Amino acid sequence: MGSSKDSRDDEEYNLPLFETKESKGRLAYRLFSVSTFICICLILVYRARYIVTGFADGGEFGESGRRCWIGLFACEIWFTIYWLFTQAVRWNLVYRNTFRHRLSLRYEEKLPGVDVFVCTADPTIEPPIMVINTVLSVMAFNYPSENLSVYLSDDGGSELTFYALLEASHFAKFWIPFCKKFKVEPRSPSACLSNPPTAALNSQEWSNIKILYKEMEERIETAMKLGRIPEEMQAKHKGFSEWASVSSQRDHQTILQILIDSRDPHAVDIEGCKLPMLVYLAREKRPQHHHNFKAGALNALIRVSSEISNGQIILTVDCDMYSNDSESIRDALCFFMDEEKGHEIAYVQYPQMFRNITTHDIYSNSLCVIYNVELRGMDGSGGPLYVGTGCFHRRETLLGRKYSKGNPLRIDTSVRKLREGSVEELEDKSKALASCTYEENTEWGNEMGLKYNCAVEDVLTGLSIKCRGWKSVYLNPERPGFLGVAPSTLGEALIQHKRWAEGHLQILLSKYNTFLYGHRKISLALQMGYYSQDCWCLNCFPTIYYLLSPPLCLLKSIPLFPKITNPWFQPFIYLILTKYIYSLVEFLRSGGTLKAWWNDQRMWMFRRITSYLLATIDTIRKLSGFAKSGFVISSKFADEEVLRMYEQDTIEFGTTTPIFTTITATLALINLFSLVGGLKRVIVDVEEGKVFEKPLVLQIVQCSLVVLINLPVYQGLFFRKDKGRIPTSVTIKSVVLALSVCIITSSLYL
Ligand SMILES: *[C@@H]1O[C@H](CO)[C@@H](O)[C@H](O)[C@H]1NC(C)=O
Ligand SMILES: CC(=O)N[C@H]1CO[C@H](CO)[C@@H](O)[C@@H]1O
Repeated sequence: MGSSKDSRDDEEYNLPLFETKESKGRLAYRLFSVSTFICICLILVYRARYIVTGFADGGEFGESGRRCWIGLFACEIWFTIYWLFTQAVRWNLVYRNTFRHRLSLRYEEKLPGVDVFVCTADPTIEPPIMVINTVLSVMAFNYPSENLSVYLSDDGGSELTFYALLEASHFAKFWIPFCKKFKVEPRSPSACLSNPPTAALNSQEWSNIKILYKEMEERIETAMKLGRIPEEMQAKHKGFSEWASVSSQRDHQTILQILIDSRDPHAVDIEGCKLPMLVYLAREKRPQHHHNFKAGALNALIRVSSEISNGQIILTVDCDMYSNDSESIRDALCFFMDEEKGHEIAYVQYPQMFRNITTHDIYSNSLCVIYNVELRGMDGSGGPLYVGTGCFHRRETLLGRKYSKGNPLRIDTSVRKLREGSVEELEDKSKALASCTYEENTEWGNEMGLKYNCAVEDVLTGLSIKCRGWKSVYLNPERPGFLGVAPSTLGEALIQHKRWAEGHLQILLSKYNTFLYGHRKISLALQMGYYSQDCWCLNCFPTIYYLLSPPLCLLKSIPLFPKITNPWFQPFIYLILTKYIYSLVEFLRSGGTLKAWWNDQRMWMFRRITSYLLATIDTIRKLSGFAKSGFVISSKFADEEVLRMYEQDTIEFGTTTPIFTTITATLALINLFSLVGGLKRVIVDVEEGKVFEKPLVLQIVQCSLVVLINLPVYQGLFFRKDKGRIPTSVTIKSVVLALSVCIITSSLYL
C-alpha cells in the first residue's frame, strides 16, 4: 500500500499543475464557418451585380431603389468584416482545468504572498455592508493567513465605510474559524445566512455567528441612517480622528489604517490562529489633481501594498463581488506555479458572473456567450481581456515588466520575510505613496500600473501586458469563483454598455488601436478578437440602417432581396436560418434558456441602436473638445417596485433616460407601421394568388421579426399602466416621429 502511494506521489510530482483542452466540435464549427463565408460572398456578389445591372433601365424605382441597395451593400460589407472578427473568437476555443492537490503536494509550505484589492467608491451606491461581505469572503479564502493580505480602497473617503471595515475586522475573528471548521461555502456572511450550511445548522457556533452578524449589520445600518458614527464607537478607535480634518470626499489627506497587523502576535482569531492583514486606504484627493478614477485607486494600492505586504500575486475585485469559492487562489496559483508554462502567464481572469440574474435574464446581463465562448476563444489565441474584476495578476507584470525568455519570472518560493517596524512607521511610510503628487513625472498610469485616460482602463492594461510578451489565462470553473450584482433596470444596463463601448472606441481611435499597437506582438487572431469588442460602436449605424431601410422600402414596395423562386434566394435563407439556429444553440450551451436568448437578441438590438450610438456621438464630441470625460458608477440598487419588476422579468422603461426610450420606441413603431402597410399589400396578393412571386417576402419576414422582438416596447407604449411604462411624453414624441418618417418616405422619393 505504502509504496504504491509513494510512487503515485512521485508521479504526481512531475505532472503539470493545469491542463488545457481543445473544444470538441472544433472541426464541425470550422466547416460551418466556411460555409457561412461562402454564402456571405455570394450575397455580396449578388448585391454588387444587381446594383450595376438591375437598375439599368431606370425601372419603377430607379435612383431611389439603387440608393437603398448601395446603402444595404455598404452595411453588408461592414457586417462581413465584423463577422470575421467574431470568427476569430470562435475558431479555437480552449478549456482550462487545474490540479489543486498537486499544488499543495509540491508547494503547500512555500505558497507565495497574495494581496487582495477591493475597490469601492461611494457609500450610498455601494453600501458598506455589501463591501464588508466581499472583504470577509476574501479574508476567509482557504489559504495560509500569514500569506494573505486584504486592502480596501475607499475612493469615497467615507468614515462609514471605515467603520464597517472596523466592525468586519472584529467579526472576522469569529467568521474565519467558523468557515474553516464547517467548510462553509460561499464565505460571504450574508450569502451564507440566506442559504445556511447544513453541516453547521445545529451547532452552537452557527447560532452565535447569526447573532453576531445581525448585531453588526444593525450597528452599521444605524450609522448609515444617522449618516455619522455614534460617539461611543468613535472613541473605540483612534482612526476616526483622521476625519476631523476631512473637508469633503474630494479634498482630504491620505487616510491609511492597518486594522489587522498579521505580524502582531495578538492578531489571532478565537481559535488562536493567525488572521490575514487588513488595510484601509483612502488615497489623498485634492480638487486641483486629477484622480484617474479606479485606475488611480488601484495604482495607489499597488504602491502601498508593496510597502506593507508586497505579495507576489495581486487579486483585484469590485466591492460587490464576493468570492463564491474559497479555493480560487489555489486555482490561480496552479497556473502561475506550473513549472513548465507558468513563467509566461501574467494574469488569470475569471468571468464576471452575477448573483442576481433572473432565469430569463431580461436585460441580458449575464453575457453568457461572451464568457462561455468568446473569452475561451481569446484564451486559445493568446489570452482573454482583463475585465477589471476577478483577476489574479503577477505584481511584476502589473509594474510593467517585459517578458523575457532568458530570464523567466518564477514565483519566489523562499520563506517570506515580512516588513519590520511598528504599525505607525509602516503607515507613515506607505501614506506618502498614496499622495496626489507622487505620480508626477513618473511612468505610473502609462508604462507602470493601470493605464489612465480610458473608460475601460482594465482592457487597455491587459492588452499592453500582452503586448509586452506575456500570455494570460481564462478560467471559468463550473462553480463560479466570484459573484457580483447585475444592474436591475434597463437604463442602468444600457448606460453600463455605453461606458464600455465608449472605452473600446477610445482604444480603437488611439495609438493603442490593437492592429497597430499589437502588430507583431500578439497573434492576428487575438488582434481580431480585441476588435470584436473594440468595434462595438461601429455597429450602430449599419444596424440602424438595417432597421430603417427594409421597412420603409416595404412601404414603398421597393424590393431589396431576391424572390423565393430566384436561385440567389438560397444563400440568403441559408444564412438567416443557420445564423439564428447557431446563435440559439450557442446560447443554450452557454447555460441560457430559450426565452433568455430571445431577450438577449432584443438587448443586443437596444444596445446597438442606443448605447453604441450615444457612445459614438459622445466620443466624437470629446475628441472635438466639446465635453470632458467622466466616470459614472452604475448604481445597482433600486427601489422595491423596480426590483419587483426585475424579478418578474418586466422591462422597466420608467427611469430610463428619455433619449434611450425615444430612439427605441421610434424604430419599433416605424417597423410596426411599415409591416401593417406591407401586409395590406400581401392580402391583395394572396387574393390574386401570387404571393410567392413577389420579392418582398424577406422584407416582410424581417419586419415581422423586429415587431415580435419589440412587443414589450409596444406594451410599454400603449398598454401598461404601472410605473415602469414608457412615459406619455416619450410615447407622443415617438409616435409623431415614426408617423412623420413613414408619411414622408411614402409620399416622396428617397
Ligand atoms: C456558489 O457556490 C455554491 C457552492 O458553494 C454553489 O452551490 C452555487 O451555485 C454558486 N452560486 C452560483 C450563483 O452559481
Ligand atoms: C442588490 C440587488 O439588487 N440585489 C437583488 C438581486 O436580485 C435578487 C432577486 O433576484 C434580489 O432579491 C436582490 O435584492
